[in-house]
Amino acid sequence: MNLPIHSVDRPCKPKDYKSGLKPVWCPGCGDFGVLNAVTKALSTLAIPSHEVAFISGIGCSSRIPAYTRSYGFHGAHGRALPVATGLALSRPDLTVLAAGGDGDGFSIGGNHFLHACRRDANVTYLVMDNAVYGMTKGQPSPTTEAGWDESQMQPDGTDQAPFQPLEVALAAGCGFIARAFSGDPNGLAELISEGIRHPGFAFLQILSPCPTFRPEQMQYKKQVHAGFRETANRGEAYQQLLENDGFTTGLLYRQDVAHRAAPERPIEQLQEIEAAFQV
Ligand SMILES: Cc1ncc(C[n+]2csc(CCOP(=O)(O)OP(=O)(O)O)c2C)c(N)n1
Ligand code: SF4
Repeated sequence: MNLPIHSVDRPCKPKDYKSGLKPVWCPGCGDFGVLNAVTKALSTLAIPSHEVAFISGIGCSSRIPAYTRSYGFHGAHGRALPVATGLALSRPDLTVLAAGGDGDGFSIGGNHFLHACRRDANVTYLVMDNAVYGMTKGQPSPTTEAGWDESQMQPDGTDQAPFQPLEVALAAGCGFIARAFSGDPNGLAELISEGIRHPGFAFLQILSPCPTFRPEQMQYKKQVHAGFRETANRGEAYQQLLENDGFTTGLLYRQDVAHRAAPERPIEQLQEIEAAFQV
């Protein structure tokens, strides 16, 4: 679809960053709140939509680029991060966002998640964590609690401890780690803005209810609470993770920005490299 490009001179409102396509998400799906927060963050930072590229894998949550007025790529299941990393490295002039679900990011895409944390390309990665496979109709995902027994696939539960995304990100060398809630689009928009400003890989775990397959998640509003204290000390961050209850939100860990700033490679230099590989 050819969309008119925003004038850089005109301030854009959050609604200007919506594509106009009607989301096919179920009523009450948490992903609506994430879409609102993303568009608010882009508007706050006044990034022209033609300078934004939104990359995703497969899943209900991975549909979000289609609803955002920006360049987008809806790729293969679990493969958002390699595409986003390559794009961020070759086009440092773009704001690169990547998004998907907990299945997409931590199961089939788990290997890419680990290496994106340590490669530290300038990508803001939003994982809409509903602790279930929504699109394929309710199987347990890596973040599902061991005893959840509503799935026909594992009627007695998985009997496995859930994956801990923030702890894994910290161990893998991620320089920006936060947890947010889709039911708080303003707080989430602020964290997304901070993630975009961070000059490296920024990871946000977003608790995003799936009312269809996990109706009990509609109680998240009562369970989430602000609580992380931002730190640049990994030990302190880890201690906070050991003490948190899985519903603590906020910016947990941010490495010193000056320390992270990656040297920018001018586009002309990339063109020279491309030319050298021409056959
Ligand atoms: C290679 C591959 N394996 C499996 C699938 C089937 N599949 C599609 S979406 C999905 C899981 C989606 O769950 P999640 O990433 O948690 O996102 P949600 O739908 O909950 O937002 C799976 C397993 C696929 N499309 N491609
Ligand atoms: S199945 Fe769940 S995750 Fe998918 S659109 Fe419906 S509520 Fe959202």
